[in-house]
Amino acid sequence: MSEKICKTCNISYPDSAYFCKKCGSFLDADNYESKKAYERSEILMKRIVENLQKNPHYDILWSDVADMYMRKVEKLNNLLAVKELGADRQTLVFQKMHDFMELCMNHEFQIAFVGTIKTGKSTLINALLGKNYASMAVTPETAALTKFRRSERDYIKVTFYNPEEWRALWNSRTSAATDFEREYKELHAEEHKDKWVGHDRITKWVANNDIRDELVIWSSSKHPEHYFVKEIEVGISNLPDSFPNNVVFVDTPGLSDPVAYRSEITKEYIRKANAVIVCVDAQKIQKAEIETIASVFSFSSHNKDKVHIVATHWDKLNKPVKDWGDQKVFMKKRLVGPGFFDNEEMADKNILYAAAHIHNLCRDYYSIPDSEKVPVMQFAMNFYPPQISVKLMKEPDSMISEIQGLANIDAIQEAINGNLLANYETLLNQDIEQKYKDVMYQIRRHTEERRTSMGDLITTSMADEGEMQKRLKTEEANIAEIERCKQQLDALLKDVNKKTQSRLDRLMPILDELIQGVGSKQKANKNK
Ligand SMILES: Nc1nc2c(ncn2[C@@H]2O[C@H](COP(=O)(O)OP(=O)(O)OP(=O)(O)O)[C@@H](O)[C@H]2O)c(=O)[nH]1
Ligand SMILES: [Mg+2]
Repeated sequence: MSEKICKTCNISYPDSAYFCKKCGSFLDADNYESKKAYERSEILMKRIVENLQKNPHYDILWSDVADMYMRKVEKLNNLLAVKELGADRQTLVFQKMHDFMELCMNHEFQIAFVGTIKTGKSTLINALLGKNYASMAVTPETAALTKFRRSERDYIKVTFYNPEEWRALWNSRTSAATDFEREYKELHAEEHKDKWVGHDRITKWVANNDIRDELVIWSSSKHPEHYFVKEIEVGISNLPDSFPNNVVFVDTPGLSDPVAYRSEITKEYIRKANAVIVCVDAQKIQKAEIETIASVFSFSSHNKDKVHIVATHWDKLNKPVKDWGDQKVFMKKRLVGPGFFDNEEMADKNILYAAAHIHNLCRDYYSIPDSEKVPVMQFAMNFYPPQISVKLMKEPDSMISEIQGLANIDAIQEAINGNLLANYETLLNQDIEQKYKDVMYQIRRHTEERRTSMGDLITTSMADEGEMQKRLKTEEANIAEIERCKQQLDALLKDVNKKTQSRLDRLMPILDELIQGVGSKQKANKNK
């Protein structure tokens, strides 16, 4: 079998090879009729090989699967970043690759709490965090995405919209945004805009007891600053022991936010999150609520088990036990099947109820004023038969922990720790595999598009069309000459077209193979 030798590296290759995998030089220079086309293609190939070689790999220590996919995407990222391939880092494909690499490197388990406004997301988060950190109110409250995580010291980090994001947000107000606009005016927010839009991120170390007040300033709809806040991160030093280290809770603005840009951020977040807890008000689970749940499922289609539905305000049901029983039957009927839970067993396990407000009041029962204890008493009177209610009135303390138990927060904690976190690595790996597929799909689309435009680009520049047109113009008088030039031009175009297209057709599978090779080599090493 004949061989080819790279003159630069002195490496021999089989006859079928046409470029050196070490330096990118072409091995069959003589086969090229057009010198210019040859030179340009070789420069491109050298750049591709060079970019593939400078591959700063970040070792992903926590998972072999993540490490393997990360290597592949890093390679592809370097490959597509070749300037001559028309790389534009603003495009979706680069964004997707960036998100994917971030996911592999920062393996936090993010649990997003979503739902329409006022369904009790923040109240539930506070119940699980063991203290009222997130602000809750009767009016729309959580206006910025807020992340809670364990930390050595308590802190708050605030990120603001940049001018471009702010413009997009402002222009995305829907017709339902009249309240938003009125409040914006009433709070004189416009006067604060220049100060906060584009502001650097603020990091503040705060005392644990001050977190709530500090958070209100940035996240509550009563403060003008909140309009310009994109994201808040809260580090908490004294979370309950049950709260695992790598878990982040994400409180989101309602999915039905009248400012489309903000609900888009939440939707994007649902896509990114490793698990989603959808809060719906148990008192009104109807078509709109089922639709909210359906949209969450549509962003989490590859892993239904990561979705939990929590029916909040359970204590407000007329007959909590019976009514909830009926509601759950209704929900299971609607939420099992294509696009929803895979089977009834999964639905049964992942649909829960909660009375987080009652839980929090019982938790703080001995430190809150009597006036705030009223909802606990009301619930108890409604829930228990009259003789027990009488006992409760006489000695309430004896029953507080029992009532707190009824609020069912332990079951939700259990679902998070037992179901979601026990499968922590499996779920993350599933997520990574799914997102890897998505990244590959984007890359394929991107290269398909590039393939045509790259062919055009090379063809045009090779043929020196502009120069030809100029010549044609100056020789307008000589019809024969024009005809001859035109024929020459056509012939040249045809030749270059054929060459570049067939080169490109051969190039793509070889690049695929190169990239695949990295992955399989990696796999083989791991299996040793
Ligand atoms: N009785 C009762 N009230 C609740 C429950 N959960 C929340 N609430 C009340 O419902 C109101 C809204 O609760 P939030 O936790 O602020 O709701 P949210 O979904 O975070 O609201 P936004 O952030 O504005 O979308 C507050 O007044 C809570 O006290 C519950 O389980 N039972
Ligand atoms: Mg809230």
